[in-house]
Amino acid sequence: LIASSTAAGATAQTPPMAPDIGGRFEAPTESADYVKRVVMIPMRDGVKLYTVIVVPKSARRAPMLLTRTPYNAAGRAQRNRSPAMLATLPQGDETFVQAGYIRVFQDVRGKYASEGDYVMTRPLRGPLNATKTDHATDAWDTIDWLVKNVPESNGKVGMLGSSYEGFTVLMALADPHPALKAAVPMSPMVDGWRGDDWFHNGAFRMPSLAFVNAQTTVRGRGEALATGVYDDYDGTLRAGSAAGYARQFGLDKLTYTKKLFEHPAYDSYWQHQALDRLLGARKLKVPTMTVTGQWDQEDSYGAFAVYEALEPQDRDNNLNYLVVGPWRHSGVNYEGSSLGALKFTGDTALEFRRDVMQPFLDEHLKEGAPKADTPPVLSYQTGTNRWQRLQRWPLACATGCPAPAQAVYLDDKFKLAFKAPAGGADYDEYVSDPAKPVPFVPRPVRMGDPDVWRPWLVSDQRFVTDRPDVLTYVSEPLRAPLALAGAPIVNLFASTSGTDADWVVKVIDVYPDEVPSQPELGGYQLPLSMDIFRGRYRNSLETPSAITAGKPERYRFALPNINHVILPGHRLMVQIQSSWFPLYDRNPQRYVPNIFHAQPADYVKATHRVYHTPALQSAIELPVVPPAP
Ligand code: PG9
Repeated sequence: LIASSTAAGATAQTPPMAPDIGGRFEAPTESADYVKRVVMIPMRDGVKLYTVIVVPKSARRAPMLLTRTPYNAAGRAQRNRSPAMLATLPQGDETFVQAGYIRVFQDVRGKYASEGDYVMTRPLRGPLNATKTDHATDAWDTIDWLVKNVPESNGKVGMLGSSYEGFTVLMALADPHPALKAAVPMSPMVDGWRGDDWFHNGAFRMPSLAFVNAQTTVRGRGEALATGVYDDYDGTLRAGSAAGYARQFGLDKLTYTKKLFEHPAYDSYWQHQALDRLLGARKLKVPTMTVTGQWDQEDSYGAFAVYEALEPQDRDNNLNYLVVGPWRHSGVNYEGSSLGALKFTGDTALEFRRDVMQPFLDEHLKEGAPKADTPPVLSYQTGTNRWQRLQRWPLACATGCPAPAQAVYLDDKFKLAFKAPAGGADYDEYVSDPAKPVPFVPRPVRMGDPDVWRPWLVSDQRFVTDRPDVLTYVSEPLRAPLALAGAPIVNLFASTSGTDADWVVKVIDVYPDEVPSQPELGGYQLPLSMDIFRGRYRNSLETPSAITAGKPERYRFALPNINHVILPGHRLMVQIQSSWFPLYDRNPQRYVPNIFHAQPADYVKATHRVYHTPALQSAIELPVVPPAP
């Protein structure tokens, strides 16, 4: 029992039955080097947004960095419970803490402790949003409040964040507050249909459904799906179509699932949300450093698309910057010395944050800071493993780049050659069976396991190379380095005995049989760039059409950007297959109006042929650049 003194000096005892959980408890904060303020910031329509402001106790005329998140502002502002701001904020924020910044996290409207309705990746005011608010106005109103109400600040605000948080950074650029002086969108979600979270070239990404569940069943974080299976390959296959899978968990009742299922094609719903288009049509006023990873397994499209859309406005090379590291999705904010089996020269993510991003932010946000020596493009070249300071991106492409693209042709006997095919067999074929789709990682497939998901884009492809439904073309060992800097373009001539088909194409660096310094890389098949294309969109992304059975047709699409050198002794490989399961929903291979609702009888085996004749030259146009000395 704890004794306490009364005014008269007698000792009063705490009654044994005094409730042990009482009123509000607050731990003393004197020893902390920061103060945390929680405020509800009013938006122009009266909705209040929950905002955590972390201020170093030493702050005087300090800049502010704002992240607007659907992932719990309170949690984002508390990596650890600690009296030290460095330990309290996320790993990626350490350089900001060391530089004395004020850090602000805010729940977007409708999520966690913010008021208002939640709309997934809420579209900008316009054809899809007739209200008076969006992420641009919410960012504007928040920044306006911050500069007037945080006395320790110098009135300058930067915004940064990754993925969804990168999307909210880009949204703020649509109509930026004058106090917004710098923006760092990282791995941003830009176009959910072309190549970011929901679809890639029309093929639907099944994990989207679990995300919609977590994101929209409650204001906070929804429960994980109770799948009842260890191997998601089995569970997803059994459910049939994506709609069948959604129905199993009640997800078909969720509004955003309905929106997804109602818009399988690249219609106005997606086009009006494509942030590269929207921002490209507005004036860029804020210095913007767009950051991404070469192996971004969630948003491989957006960063490059935004950079490209904004670049025509940046004649003086002082507004629009691009950074590409050897990272996974959002990897820039964590430890960056390796990815899967790949090892780099030190913590590349920290190097970038400390040596490039911090000086860039300081230049624009801190009073009296020197001009940063920021290159227009900073890119880590893998293979050689070194940072490159570049004037532009890409360095090679079909037209308008310093170097022209160079085609590598699929050839007879599964060869890959830099000259067009001259003879031999006209095509190679395989049976694509939707009942036995090709897995995207070795089974058992654990979709929720971060150790599987995060590095999967660099996983050794040998686990599928010998499957009869995967075509593998390979070059001779290279005698000179082959440097690639840009987006490979697939130019595939193929047919199906069905009336619809998916085409997965992979560009792979095959390591020599022996790699003495890292033996487990002997013979490794490292994917450099790979993606999927849903055949029905070959003539129009907006209006799908059935494929004529047996007729060779052209499938042309871009793969994700790479900056990599395939070293001498390595071989170049291209793989082609027609499913990537259960990451992507299966194409039934019989044309149906909406694949989401395909019925069991629609899923049919089909024979797929890939042509390599003088008239039908299947090739990958590679962004080949002269290797740097
Ligand atoms: N890639 C995630 C996401 C962004 C936007 C919409 C849906 C998902 C993310 O990591 O935030």
